[in-house]
Parts: sequence; structure tokens; C-alpha cells
Amino acid sequence: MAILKIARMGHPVLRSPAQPVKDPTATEIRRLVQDMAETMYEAPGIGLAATQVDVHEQLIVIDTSEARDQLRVLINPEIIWASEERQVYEEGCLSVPGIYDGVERPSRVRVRALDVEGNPYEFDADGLLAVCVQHEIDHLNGILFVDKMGRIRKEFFKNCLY
Ligand code: K1U
Ligand code: ZN
Repeated sequence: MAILKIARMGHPVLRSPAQPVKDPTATEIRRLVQDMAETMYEAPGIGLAATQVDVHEQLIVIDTSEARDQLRVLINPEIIWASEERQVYEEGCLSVPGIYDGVERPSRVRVRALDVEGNPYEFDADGLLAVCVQHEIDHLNGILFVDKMGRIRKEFFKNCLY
């Protein structure tokens, strides 16, 4: 296993959209999942998207458990339903260290993805898990949470962000 380098905001790789994983059971994907999990736990973080480690495939790892023992692997994830109800949650990002701010997103989502065996599965998420899944899927689309801040907040963080 290996600790991967996490790209920081300003690096163009963070803006590159990810392509679907063609063979979820390929050896390179299994190795990437292991390396991303190790990188996320070591950071430490509660999620990591392949985009952040300069791999442009639709792959996410998440662990929002307190014990840090419930790894979720999401290959080719899609949000198939989002609640109209929205919540503001304080977010951080391993690619934007030191900046935390409230972001408004749907409170609950239903997610479809493939597991490491290539089998489709679905789950409902709320609270921190819902926030984290949406944050990570944004990464796969080249979107950072700071893009969702208002102009005044961006101005406030200007010296830290650029
Ligand atoms: O995608 C990332 O950059 C990881 C990011 C995920 C995230 C955090 C908070 C709200 C939405 C998405 C992080 O993990 S930042 C670090 C963090 O929040 C954390 C780290 C250790 C324990 C608990 C939280
Ligand atoms: Zn992030």
C-alpha cells in the first residue's frame, strides 16, 4: 500500500472531470482503492475522491464512522434522488487545508454505485454521510466546496485560497 499525494487547490488536476471505471475488479483499481483508503485514514479525512490523487476515474472512498472502521468504496457513484429539504453543514477539504465553511446542500440523498466486486448497490444517506458523498461526487466533476461559497465569503478567504 502507499500514501498518495493529495493535490491542493490551484492545481489543474482538481478541475478535470473523472471518467467511469470500465473494469471495477481490475488489479489497478483494487490497488488504487487500498492506496486511497490508506491516504484518507492517514490525512486524516472522512472521504477522498480519485480526482484528488490525480486519477481521473469515478472512484471514492468514505469512512464517516467514529471508530474509523467502516470503509465505503463507491465506484461510478450517482445521486439518484435528493431531498428538497436542504441543510447547511460546515465542510473542509483535504485539497483546501485550513479552510472550513458552511455549504448548503440537500439534507438526504439516495446513492447508486458499484462495489469492489463490480456489483451495483444503493444506500440512503443523511447527516455527515450525505454531505460527504455530495462533496466527493463534486470532486469527480471538478467542483470544489469553495465554488459554492458566496462572493463575500470568497473575498474573506481570498488570501488563504489563492
Ligand atoms: O474530500 C475531501 O477533501 C475530504 C474531506 C471530506 C469532507 C469533510 C467535511 C465535510 C464534507 C466533506 C475531509 O475529510 S476534511 C477533514 C475532516 O473533515 C475530518 C477529518 C478527520 C476526522 C473528522 C473530520
Ligand atoms: Zn474535498
